[in-house]
Amino acid sequence: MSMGFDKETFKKSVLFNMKNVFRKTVDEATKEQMYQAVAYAVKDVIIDEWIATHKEYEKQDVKTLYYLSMEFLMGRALGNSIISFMAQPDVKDVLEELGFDLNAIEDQEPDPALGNGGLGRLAACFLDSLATLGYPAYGCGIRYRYGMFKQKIENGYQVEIPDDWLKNGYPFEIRRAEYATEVKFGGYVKVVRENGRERFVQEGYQSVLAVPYDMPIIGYGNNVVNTLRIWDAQAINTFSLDSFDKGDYQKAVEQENLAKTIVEVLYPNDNHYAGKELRLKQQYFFISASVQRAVKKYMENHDDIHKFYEKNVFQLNDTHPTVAVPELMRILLDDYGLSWEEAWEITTRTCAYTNHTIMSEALEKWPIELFSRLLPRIYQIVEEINRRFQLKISQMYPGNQDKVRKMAIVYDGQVRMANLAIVGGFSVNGVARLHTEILKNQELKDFYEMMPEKFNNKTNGITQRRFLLHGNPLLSEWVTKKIGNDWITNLPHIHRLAVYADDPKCQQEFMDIKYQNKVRLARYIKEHNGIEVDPRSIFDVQVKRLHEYKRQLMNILHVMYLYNQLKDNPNLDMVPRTFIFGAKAAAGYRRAKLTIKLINSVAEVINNDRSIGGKIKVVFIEDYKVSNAEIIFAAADVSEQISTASKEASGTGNMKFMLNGALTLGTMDGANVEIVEEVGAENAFIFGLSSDEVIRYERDGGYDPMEIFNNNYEIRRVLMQLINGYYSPQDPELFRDIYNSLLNTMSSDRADTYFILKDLPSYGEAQKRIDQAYRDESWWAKAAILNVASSGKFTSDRTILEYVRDIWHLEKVNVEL
Ligand code: 26M
Repeated sequence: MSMGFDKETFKKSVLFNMKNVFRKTVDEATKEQMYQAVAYAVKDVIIDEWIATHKEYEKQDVKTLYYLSMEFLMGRALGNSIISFMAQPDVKDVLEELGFDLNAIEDQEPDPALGNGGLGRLAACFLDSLATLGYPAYGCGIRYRYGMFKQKIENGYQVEIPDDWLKNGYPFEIRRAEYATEVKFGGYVKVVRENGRERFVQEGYQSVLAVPYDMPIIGYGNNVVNTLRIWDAQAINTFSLDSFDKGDYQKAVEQENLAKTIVEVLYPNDNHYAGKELRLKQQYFFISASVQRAVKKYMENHDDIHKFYEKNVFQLNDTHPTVAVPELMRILLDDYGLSWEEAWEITTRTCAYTNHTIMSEALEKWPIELFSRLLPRIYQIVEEINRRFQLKISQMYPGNQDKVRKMAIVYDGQVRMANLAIVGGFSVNGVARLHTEILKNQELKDFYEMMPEKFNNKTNGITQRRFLLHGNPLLSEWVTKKIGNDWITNLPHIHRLAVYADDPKCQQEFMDIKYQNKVRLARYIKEHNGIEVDPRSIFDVQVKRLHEYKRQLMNILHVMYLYNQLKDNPNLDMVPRTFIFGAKAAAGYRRAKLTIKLINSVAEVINNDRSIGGKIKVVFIEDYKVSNAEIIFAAADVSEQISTASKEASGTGNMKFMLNGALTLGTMDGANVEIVEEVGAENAFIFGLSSDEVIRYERDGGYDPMEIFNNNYEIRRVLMQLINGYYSPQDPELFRDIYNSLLNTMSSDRADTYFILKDLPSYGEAQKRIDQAYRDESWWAKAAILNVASSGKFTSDRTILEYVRDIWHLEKVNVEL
């Protein structure tokens, strides 16, 4: 149907690439080689569209979005690409003719994981939607040598294994040496006078060469192929043998090392700032390269730098890329000789900032000493931005030092990146309605009062192409059979499914598909964990990064409670339940890692207790990542979205579950609020404190968990099991830290900072409602279908259209072949 795809040509291309790359015929090839040959054949299919897309952009002189992000959690490209040029059945046939299974071939691809979690995966969904909607956009990031670590579970503990995703080469990327750019670190700034004007030059610096690699981002069925550009670092000068200067030699070695270390590894932190110098180097490295390149590209086809913002917009994915503000200023001031006012006008009309968290430990604040040593010229510019901004505060709020203290960019020996991002751009957005309201009314209140026009909300979304069409082929087909395939590019149309929600035959079909997907996940679990699970049990799933505010601990405490009930009464009337967890903990996050150990210890005891008749199973899925996520969402009955209200900015897993017909068990947090609004509270299980209540408690210094401990026998029993060796007989003290975190005020934190014990009773009641509800299969099927039917709002296509309308102002482009 689309895009110059021809079955026979494709087959020839696979054979040709097999010969050319591996010197083999197909029947000698391994699966891995077959994957590579197919991937190269896919590249052959899209390469002309890729070229044509960029020709068209140039011809129409379009405005371009640069989505600046430290993370792009892309997931596998092969299957998604084949779907995008709508040739999946044909490719499947071709591979079968050659004696291979498409799924098995897709499984050979390393899962590119240049991101941690929500923020990185959002960037990937956005790129998919931008290409599918035909908007000119680049993703700009870092080509980490090692992505997110692979997780192994050994003796119940997380072990991190390096993710050597490039070891066999990555067939989809193209090195673009012609766009290599120098990036400078350190040294000092010299002022030179030049015809009466001051010029600033950086001297005595070290530098690296940034070399871009491009990956294609294929729009769905529209011939558009955009680009994800990720930067690699190379040493700039090789040793010059005739140089006997000891200083030069030393510097050459240092620069060689700098290049190697800078892109070595993705920091595996999620919602936590650690203040590492290398992290700031990474930030400036990819930003300087991206911004330099954007300006150069613009000046190749335009002569007036003053109008830069008319053709370019930079979206900052959290504060991580915020040095884009002073970097653009530097280029305009130092390289183009503009005045401060001119440069500031251009910069603030180009940059826009997205906030993804209100967790205070995630706020980036760099010590001046470090910042100015690494980026001396950038620091000067930041100081001047700060000086002028403080002046503005004083004019608006004369004599109000409090306002200066709260909003200053440089203060208390630190550079505050969020404040810089807010001041240096024209837009500030949160990622769900509730989150944006909390930003406006609490976290960023002073900024909102000073510049309300900048603030706006953009509720997150996800791509249905990956998370339904690719991840859940059975449900996709069913939906298409019922309502046509419009939903693939227009998700709100999926609401037409609602009329089938009451139809018993449709309910049965839906439940059959869910069952088959559960069988698929059960097989995965058996293969990867060696655990036998019953696909007729309720699949109750919590998959996301491990963090205290996400409260995996509350989930497992409830499992412990249920197990106690079952031990008291083996005949307890309950629907069998499989509790499924998947989560990576930041490598240095002790308590998170201990929580993984707790989950696995509980699993060990419960899964091996024959006396409970298999009514509960607990599974921790090793190495949760995009590729197994697709399988997990498709198989879920219950979606656990149980963060402490006000803490989860949006969540996006919640949307992926909903799209696949799982019912939400959640707090009124992040985008859960909007999910419930769409599907109706009667088709979800809502519990717990509201964000207002949490915020009120926090203001009043918390609550007293001891009161719950003393008055609630069941909770007390569960907590005692944390410290009496019930789940760790060989080391009864193992979980003491978790016990303490719930009951004891620790150095800086309140006891039970995340209101786990406070919400536990209401969580337990919601779980009981689920047990009751699941017994009525027809009710459950109806609610599940209504969840799918109501998921239309949560497509990233809608999110992107809103960004375009309110912030980016891009023009759609048609690409004809
Ligand atoms: C910071 C400093 C050093 C190293 C790493 C970081 C860092 C990395 C990732 C900090 C935060 C990071 O990600 C935060 C994140 O993923 N936030 C999530 O963003 C999603 C998309 O908007 C939301 O849906 C989630 O609610 C939010 O937690």
